[in-house]
Amino acid sequence: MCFKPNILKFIIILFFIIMSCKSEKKEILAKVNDKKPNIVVIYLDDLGYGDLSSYGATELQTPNIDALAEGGIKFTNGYASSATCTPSRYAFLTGVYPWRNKKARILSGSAPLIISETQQTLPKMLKKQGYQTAIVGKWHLGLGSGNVNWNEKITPGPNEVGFDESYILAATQDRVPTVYIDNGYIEGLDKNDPIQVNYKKNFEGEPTAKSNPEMTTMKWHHGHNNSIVNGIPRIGYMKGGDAAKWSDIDMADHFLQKAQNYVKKHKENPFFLYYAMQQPHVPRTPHPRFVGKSGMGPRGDVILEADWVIGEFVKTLEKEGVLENTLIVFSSDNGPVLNDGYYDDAAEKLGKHDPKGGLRGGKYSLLEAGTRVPFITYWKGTIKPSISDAIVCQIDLLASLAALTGIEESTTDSKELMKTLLGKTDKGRDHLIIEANSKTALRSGDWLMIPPYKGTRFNKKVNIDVGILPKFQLYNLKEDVGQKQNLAEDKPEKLLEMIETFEILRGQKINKFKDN
Ligand code: NG6
Ligand code: CA
Repeated sequence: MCFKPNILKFIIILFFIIMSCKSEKKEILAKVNDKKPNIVVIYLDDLGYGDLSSYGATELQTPNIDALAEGGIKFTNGYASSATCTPSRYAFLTGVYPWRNKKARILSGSAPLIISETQQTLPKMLKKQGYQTAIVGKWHLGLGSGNVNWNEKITPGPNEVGFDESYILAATQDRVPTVYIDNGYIEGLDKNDPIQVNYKKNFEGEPTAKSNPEMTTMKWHHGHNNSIVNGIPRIGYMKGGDAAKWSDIDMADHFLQKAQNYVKKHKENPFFLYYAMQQPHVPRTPHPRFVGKSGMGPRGDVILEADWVIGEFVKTLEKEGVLENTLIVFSSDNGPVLNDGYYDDAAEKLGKHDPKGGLRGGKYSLLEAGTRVPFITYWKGTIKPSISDAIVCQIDLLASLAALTGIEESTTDSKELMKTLLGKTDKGRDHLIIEANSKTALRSGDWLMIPPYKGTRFNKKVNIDVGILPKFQLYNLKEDVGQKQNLAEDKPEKLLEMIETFEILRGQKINKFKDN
């Protein structure tokens, strides 16, 4: 066989490029091969980009989360995959974009599991790498396969998609069933008082917020007028299970204790803990210790409560001697909302606080405040403190943590960005598709493009601009992070380039979108 000299040169260069990539990969893994680090993902619910003092809040102080941001990497372009919970969590745990799964939408409390038992997941991948895996907190990815009997083992659920242990609330704090589920079984259930859940109709004779408003201590604004538990009207109907009902004001302490106990019990070998906290989602029910502490009403109070909880949890890691061998990732499932269905003074007492941190939109929105969220990586002694503007997304944790623990995961949507997450490079993603209410947009470099969509631009109930217009939107986020100026008409070439990239990534022509 004989090669022309320039072909030979090309092959030699290629060989060296491949070899240097391989040795870079080894470098990430070097430390890890000594001892696999524990991995803890602390995931808040509806916390906004501007809700932390480390992200610019001046009216609220969050010293414990700030300590992670200041001692780790504070990402300024960190994204959730979606502007609502279920799709974001789906992407985070599977590494698959939520718009590839039609079921990845806000689920009711009785919806079936939307992750297939045969699908790859982050905890499954880590289990294969020798990790013990657990979730404590909010699930909201469905349970069972339809018609769950809540009085028996509830399966499939987190334990069937990769978690060795699970201690969860099924959906959200505002949805029934309002009970904790411990490895598939409702905790504290009295067999003589079986529990029933229905999302279509009420159980005969059971009070609801509509029939018995005098029984409610928190008033509903929109939705949230079905069964009443602990004086709080919820979404969905529930009967029985009295002894098993959770205490809303104790929820933060309760999950904290579970998370602390998990660390104490599993610290000898590597563990992955997904700590899915419920704050500051509605109903906001701070423990009396925090009531009134923020001066902003319950929304501010539960943020302070969450910050305290995180401080206690980090102390536990330290006391148990594992802090320096634990990578902590902190983020939120979607952006902020003030009134999400209850009268709780969130808007009225907001004062100068801006949960959006200068971004536009909010929860449910394709505009930045919907998906750009606080995103922090912290690893005492390993990560050098810095601020990174790299584009990173929670969906990337699957491929990245695979690399950290020594394997290469072949994924389409999840990008391997471990060096970025460890602060070894400032280079993040080139492109990212974000989602809100099944509609998608493209972030690419400094630019964001939202295709034309039919639908209501402004969600009056929650008072949020959801970012939908019947024409193209194009924003330069570097110069205009508040998305005030739509440049779609002024920058036709950029728009065209964005459309092309979007269509390639979505695998669909823009005019074929059914919502168009
Ligand atoms: C909405 C609820 C809202 C919240 C949201 C889910 C109404 C009117 N609104 O349907 O209160 O529960 O679902 O939030 O019912 S998420 O953060 O879990 O996506
Ligand atoms: Ca949420």
